[in-house]
Amino acid sequence: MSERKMARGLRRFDTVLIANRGEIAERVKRACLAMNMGAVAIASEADAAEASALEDGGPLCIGPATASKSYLNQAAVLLAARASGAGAVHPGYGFLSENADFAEALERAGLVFIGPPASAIRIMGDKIAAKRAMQQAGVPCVPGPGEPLTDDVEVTCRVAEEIGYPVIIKAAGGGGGRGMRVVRNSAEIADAVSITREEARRAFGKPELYMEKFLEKPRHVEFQVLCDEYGNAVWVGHRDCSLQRRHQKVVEEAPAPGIDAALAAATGARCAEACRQIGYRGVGTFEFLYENGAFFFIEMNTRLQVEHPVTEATAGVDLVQEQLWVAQGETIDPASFDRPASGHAFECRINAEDPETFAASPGRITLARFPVGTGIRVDTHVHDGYRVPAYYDSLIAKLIVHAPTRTEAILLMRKALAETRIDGISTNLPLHVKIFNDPDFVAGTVDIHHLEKRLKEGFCANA
Ligand code: MV4
Repeated sequence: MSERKMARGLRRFDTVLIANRGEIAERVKRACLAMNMGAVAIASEADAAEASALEDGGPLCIGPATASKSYLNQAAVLLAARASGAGAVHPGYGFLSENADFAEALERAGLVFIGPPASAIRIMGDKIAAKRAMQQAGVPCVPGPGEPLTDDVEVTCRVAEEIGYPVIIKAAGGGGGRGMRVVRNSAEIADAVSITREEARRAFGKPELYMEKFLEKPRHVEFQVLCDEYGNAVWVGHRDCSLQRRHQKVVEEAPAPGIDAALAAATGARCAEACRQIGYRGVGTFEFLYENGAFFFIEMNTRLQVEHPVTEATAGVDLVQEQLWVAQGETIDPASFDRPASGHAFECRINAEDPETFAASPGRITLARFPVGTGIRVDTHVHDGYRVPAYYDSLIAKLIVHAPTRTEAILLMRKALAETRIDGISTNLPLHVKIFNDPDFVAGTVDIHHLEKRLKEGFCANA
């Protein structure tokens, strides 16, 4: 990359409070230290017990193990930021990362939220508003109106007829697979609307629903964007995240295989233009369904994502450092991102869970061995003797490989998996070994239902 032009050369902050835990807290800390910034960690009581053995001083304890009383407690995180003297807060992913009120509260307290403006978080948090914004910006969307459904069943049936069955009813406050219902004929409409509306009211406090054409066998392909606050916006590659179980991604790769380069370039350019139109800043992800050679926007994520390393590997960018640069008020030079992806990358999410039943498997890791070598990256916070708490998600490590071609990356991942050893708890390592030996996965053609189909067939039985 060319020399970064220091537009301002001023630092808005010297120290970052990392409002998260686990591997992503380590990842953000590494970026801060690489850029000569201070990093302050926070921890719940469950995590602090682990950290204090390793770090002098250790993290600021912000509350009990229960996330709602610690990592989700805005007042506690804000207090920690103030007490630590940090000038900015990096939310990681999950927890407060897509909370517009939190972003606003930080700004009011004179702190920098390392993420997009609260207004952008708010638009994307409302899936109907997000879709309308994307339609206006020329981003291709799934067929269906960018407007809420009414309770008039006749009108709703007409909307469905226009789209053509099957359709899907989604909650505006949903996302990530929550609050959706497929409808295959007009007889099912009335119940589907009323049930989904009640679920939406209860789960999201927001009863608005919308309708889309239901795509039967799409792939999940997403585009990474990066923006500064002066209207420079670029897309930095796409990823395939089709391999998932119950809306939890298991393996991701970049670039998404078999996508026409001209179509990807046109779609990415639309994403970047949409960012300019809504005044976006920082990193973001446009989620698409990809079916029969076409892209259909579904949602935008306004945070750094778990799977960001596969894009870092193939685009040659450090997305967390870019987040920190633009939060400092630096500019992005679009020309320096205008190059093709290099090689192919995969990420395996290693979870502390039973490989067959998927039940969480917290407890003491007696031994943790990870592979090293060219093209291998491991993002983790665990080590020999680390106790996986039962309170949070089960992600304990991300194994990322990067090689010149997809075939070589598959070979490298098989070797890296074979060299990974985690004793003391159960992990999904056996599942990953199966996946990287699955002919359909190796062929690069699997849709969003593939893994669950394989699991039903007994893919991982006595793994
Ligand atoms: C869809 C769809 C088919 N058609 N929308 C699930 C998560 C949420 N982000 C959107 N989701 C879907 N929306 C239309 N119009 C299928 C899914 C879907 C899915 C999407 C991405 C990855 C995995 C998935 C698993 C089941 C359903």
